[in-house]
Amino acid sequence: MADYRQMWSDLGMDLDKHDLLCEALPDAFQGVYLSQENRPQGMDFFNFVVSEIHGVRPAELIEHQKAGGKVFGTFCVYVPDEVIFAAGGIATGLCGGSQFWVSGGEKVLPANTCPLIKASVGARLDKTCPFFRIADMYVGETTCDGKKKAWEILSAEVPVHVIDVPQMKREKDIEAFQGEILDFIKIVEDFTGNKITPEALAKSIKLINNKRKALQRLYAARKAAPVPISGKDALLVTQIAFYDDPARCAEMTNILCNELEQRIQAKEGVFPADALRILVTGTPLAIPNWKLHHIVETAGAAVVVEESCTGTRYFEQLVDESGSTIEEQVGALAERYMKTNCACFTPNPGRIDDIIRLADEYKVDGVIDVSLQFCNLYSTESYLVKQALASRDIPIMHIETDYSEQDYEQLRTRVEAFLEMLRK
Ligand code: BJ8
Repeated sequence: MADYRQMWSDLGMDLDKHDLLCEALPDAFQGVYLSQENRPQGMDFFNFVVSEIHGVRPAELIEHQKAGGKVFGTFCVYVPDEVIFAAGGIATGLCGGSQFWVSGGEKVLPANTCPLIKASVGARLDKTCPFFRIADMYVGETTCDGKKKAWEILSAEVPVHVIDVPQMKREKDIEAFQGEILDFIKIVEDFTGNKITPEALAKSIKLINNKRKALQRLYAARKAAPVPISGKDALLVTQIAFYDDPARCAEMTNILCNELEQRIQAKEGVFPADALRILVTGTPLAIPNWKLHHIVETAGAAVVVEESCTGTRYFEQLVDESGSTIEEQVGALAERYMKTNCACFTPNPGRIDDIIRLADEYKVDGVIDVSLQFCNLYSTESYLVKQALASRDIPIMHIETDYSEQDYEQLRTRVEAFLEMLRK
């Protein structure tokens, strides 16, 4: 990595602690990613992003700030990035996916909080992540109890705006969400000093849709057998999509897809054509959480699709681009965002329908339903998911895990037993 120490120091980071993180990442990435065979060349860009993960993009964000722009840190796929870009701001995902940050979060949060929240809070409080230092405002949401309280703690450090995501999807809830988006527009306009015009919003709707379309194309390629890209690599692309520049991300993903489509023509894959195909569903796998995919794929099965926020929930739905007034565009945004099926909604049959549909579309042999430890929403919903899949004879296993390596061997044993059962 190039030398970014001055930049990190200027951001008020704890350099000694941050060095420990920087030392660990290359080995982890080598072991999980670079050791894979026959990777698409189009992954080179994404490898580069990881190798410079706390350098290149943070430097771009700082340049944006020097030019008078604002940076907004987000934690959930219900936050409409379109609004932020329409005001000349930049949205960047902030979900923490490393065990490295968990202990920092545990200093202020109960131990029985999900690791994603603990890592996100720890990354900020321990001063070991430049993205958390750079963001001028955090945008939270009311999706789960742990997050709701975390925003209150974080608001002592950074301005926080919380979007009230409804808990149900009735007509009046969708209308309420439109109101939330209108409020958010006002907040973003005031914070950036830029008025959001229908023209600017139309442009940013297209920008974010184009990123979604590129990710849709990537996932479509994964329907092929043999599958032309590993689940680990596809997951990495989605993880990076949360904080990379959206236009560049779309461009690099489309370049990767050109190569994958050539591979499909040539029947070239990274697993044998008859390898087991796995759908992973559940809580998000924020970067650098690659544990489950690594276990599955080193056991010889391919993860071919993720029904999660680091998967199809992030990009499957597009925003209708035909609106020409703010009211029409906000209506289209609310419609689109309310089609996302997170377990924070009750009832949430759409997620189960999605899993069943995806299992069919991607011709999967089995489903792994993963919940981050202490995520009551997804752990509880797993009962309904299991029932629904069992009634359709789709094999499923439920896993609850965290970011640590402590359960690694136990998980590996369970996954191998599940794959063995699928092979019979
Ligand atoms: S839309 S999945 S990104 S809320 S895992 S913090 S729910 S206790 S991340 Fe999520 Fe938005 Fe839903 Fe997606 Fe809470 Fe559960 Fe932790 Fe979670």
